[in-house]
Order: sequence, then C-alpha cells, then structure tokens
Amino acid sequence: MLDVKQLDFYELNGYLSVEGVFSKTQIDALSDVTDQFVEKSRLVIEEDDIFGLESDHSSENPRLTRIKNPHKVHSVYEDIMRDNSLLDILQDLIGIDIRLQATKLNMKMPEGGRQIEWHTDWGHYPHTNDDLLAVGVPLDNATEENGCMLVIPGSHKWPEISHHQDGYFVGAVNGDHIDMVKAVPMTMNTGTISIHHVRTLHASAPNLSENPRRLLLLSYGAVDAFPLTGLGMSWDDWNKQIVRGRPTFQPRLERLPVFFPQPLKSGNTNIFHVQSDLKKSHFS
Ligand SMILES: O=C(O)CCC(=O)C(=O)O
Repeated sequence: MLDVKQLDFYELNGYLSVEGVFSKTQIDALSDVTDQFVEKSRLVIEEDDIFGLESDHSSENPRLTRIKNPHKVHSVYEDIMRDNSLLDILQDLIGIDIRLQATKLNMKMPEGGRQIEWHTDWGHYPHTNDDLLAVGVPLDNATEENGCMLVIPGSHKWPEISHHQDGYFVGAVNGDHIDMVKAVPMTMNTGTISIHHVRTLHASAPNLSENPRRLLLLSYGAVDAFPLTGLGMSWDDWNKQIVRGRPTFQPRLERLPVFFPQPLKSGNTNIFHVQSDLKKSHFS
C-alpha cells in the first residue's frame, strides 16, 4: 500500500520508486533463472519469440537485448507479475480491476548494451484511457553507469509528442524536446521497484559498465482501458490477462492526446527495431 506522500508524488511527477517490495530470495531466483536463459541463448542464432539479440550475439559471447514475455516462459517471472504486495501498490494507482498489458526483461549487456531512446509508452500503445503504468524490477542495482532509466518529471501531463519521423512511426520523440537538465536518473537497488505512468517520457543510456543491467518490466492497466490499436488476441485471452477484478464490455473513454503508432517502415513493432529507424540518437 502507498501512503499519501507517495500517491501525491506519483500524481505530480508521473513516476515513483518504492523500496523493499521484493526480497533477496525473490531477486536471486529471478537472477538465476535469467542466467539460465542467457546460457540457452548460446544455441540461438536468430531472434525468435523468446530471445531478442544484439547484432554481435554469438554462442561464445551471448548478447541479448531482451527476453520477450518472460511470464510465459518461466513461473518465477509469473509469480513476480502476480505478487500480491505488488498488486496492492498498483491498486492504489490504477484501481481494483487490473489487467496485465505486457512483460519483458530488458538486458543491457556489459560494455555497450544498447540505449532506449526517449519515448512514452502511450506513443507505442495508446488506450481509451491512460490508467496504465509500467513497473521496473531491477535484477541488478541500477546506476547511471549501467544505463538506469531516466524520466522527465511531470511529462505525463504534457500534450503527447509525436513519435514519427518523415511520415513513419519510429517509436521515439525528437530529442530536441528533451531538456536533459530535467531528466531524473532512476537509480535503485534490487528489491526496490520503479513505477512510471504510461504518458511519462523516459529513456536509458547504453550500459558503460562491466556488468549486465537487467530490468524486468511489467506493464499493467485498468481493466476498462482498451488499446486503440485493437486487442491483438481473442476475447478469452484478453480476459485471461486480468490479474485482479472482473472483465468488462465497457471501455472507459477519456479525452486524451493521441498519435497513432503507424505506419511502420519494417512492419515490426518491437521498440529496438522501430527506434533503429531514428536518424539521430539522443545518446550518440
Ligand atoms: O530498459 C529500459 O531502460 C527502458 C525500457 C523501455 O522504456 C521500454 O522497453 O519501453
């Protein structure tokens, strides 16, 4: 449960860190299973439904961008995604009816694990209302050197900024909109979680350290928030994503600024692919 100070901070800034949510045992279990997946990726030569690969990935030196949908590939991730103390916190922010939106485990491998350009999650998946958020669960302490997430406080209340370039959706805003002085690094130790609102501008720099920076990202929304791009799955599967509360046939509509995330140059919606079309990186 969050206190009034934490709720006010999130409302004002569009992000929050909460300490002591997960135990060392839980984080160690996540870390061990993740190590096993990295080992398995030695046999993988092309990106697939589980492994996102850096271009220099090899069996000798496995380099992943992410593990996709981790809650579907191992129960240790699913248990964290369904953790009751986590859902109690989310209930304070998006209400009692909660649906899982997506999970991913972003890996920034040592010495060069790639940046994520400035964007809002809303730019990638606009919904009928903005009661959506993403939870970051660090598997390693997140530092500025290893490419922790950066956020712009209060940007969840800005008018939406286009994520388009030359008529194509590139999944990132033009870096000229970002005043780096206002960017806050979300440094945190394992056990702490970050939460950011779906409309908060965020990014992260490359990993310049000698160790991996692994961040499990869990996105949730209010059950009555429906994606404007379509469900992308059957009605039954859509309702199976509910982690608390009941299904509804009635999307809640709010008057919010939206840019539709189309057209795509390559047809691939993965953030690493769409952002690779960006002409100028904010981090180079
Ligand atoms: O891994 C990160 O630092 C940020 C991830 C992110 O914003 C995303 O995958 O949408």
